[in-house]
Amino acid sequence: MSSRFAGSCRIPLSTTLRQVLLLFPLMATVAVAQDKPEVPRIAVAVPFAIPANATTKVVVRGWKLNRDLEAKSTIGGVTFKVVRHDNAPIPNGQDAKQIGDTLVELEITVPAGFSSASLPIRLFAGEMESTEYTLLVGGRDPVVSEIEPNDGFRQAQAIAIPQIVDGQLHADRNVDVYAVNLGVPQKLLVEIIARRQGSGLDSVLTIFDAKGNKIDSNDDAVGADSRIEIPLAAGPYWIVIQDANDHGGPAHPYRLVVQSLP
Ligand SMILES: [Ca+2]
Ligand SMILES: [Ca+2]
Repeated sequence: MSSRFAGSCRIPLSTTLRQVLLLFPLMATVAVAQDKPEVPRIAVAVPFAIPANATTKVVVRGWKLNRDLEAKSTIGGVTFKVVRHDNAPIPNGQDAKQIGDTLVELEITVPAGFSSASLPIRLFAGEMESTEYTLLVGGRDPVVSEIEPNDGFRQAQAIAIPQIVDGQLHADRNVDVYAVNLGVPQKLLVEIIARRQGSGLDSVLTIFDAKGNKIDSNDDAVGADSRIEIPLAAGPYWIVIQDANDHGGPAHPYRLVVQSLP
C-alpha cells in the first residue's frame, strides 16, 4: 500500500459519517431492488415442441407472466394469440424458482413450409421484454404424441424406429412406458430432451427386455436429461421414463428420441 493511502487512514472519521459510509452500500442495494422492473421471464413452454402447418395451444410458465403480454418472434410468418394469463399451480414439493409461478397461454400458428427447426420467442410487457425461449418445431424423424394411459408394461405405447414422442409426466410417480420391436439386431439411441428446454423433469430412462429384465438405465447424461446408446438383439423392448424425484405435473414435458445408430 502506498504511503499516501496509509496516511489517509489516520484521519479520524466522526461516528455519524462512519455510520453513513457503512450504510451507503445497503441503501444503494435497497434502492436498486425497489427500482428493478418486473421483467417477465420464461421457465418452460408446454409443449416445448410444436408442429408446422398448425395452430397449437402452448402454456408458457415463468415469472411475472400474469399480466397483459405480447408474444413475438424474430422469425416472421408465425402468429401469436394470447388466450389468457394466470397464476400457475405449484405441485406439491416442487420449486417455483425452477418451474415458475405464473403462466400465459398462447395459440401459436406456424405456417406450412416453415423451414426452421426452432422458433425463438419473447414476451413483452410494454417496454420490458423477457429473455428468449426457443420452441422446437417438428423433428428430423416422425413425431407422435404420447397416448395416455401408458403407465405400465401392459399399457405400453407402441412406437416405431426412428420415432420422436412428445409427452409429459403428468403427475407425481407417473411412469411412461413405450414398446419397440427390433426386427434385426441394431444399436439403439434413446434420448430424453426435457431439462435443457426448461422442463421440471429430471428424467431417468430404463430399458427392459421382453422378460422384464433391466438392460440399461441412465439418469443424467446431458445435464439432467437421460441418454442411452446400446447394441440390442432383435426382439421387443420396453423404454421406461420416470422422474428422479418422482415428481410430475404441468411443468414436466419431455421429448423422447429413439433412433437406430450405424
Ligand atoms: Ca404421461
Ligand atoms: Ca436425470
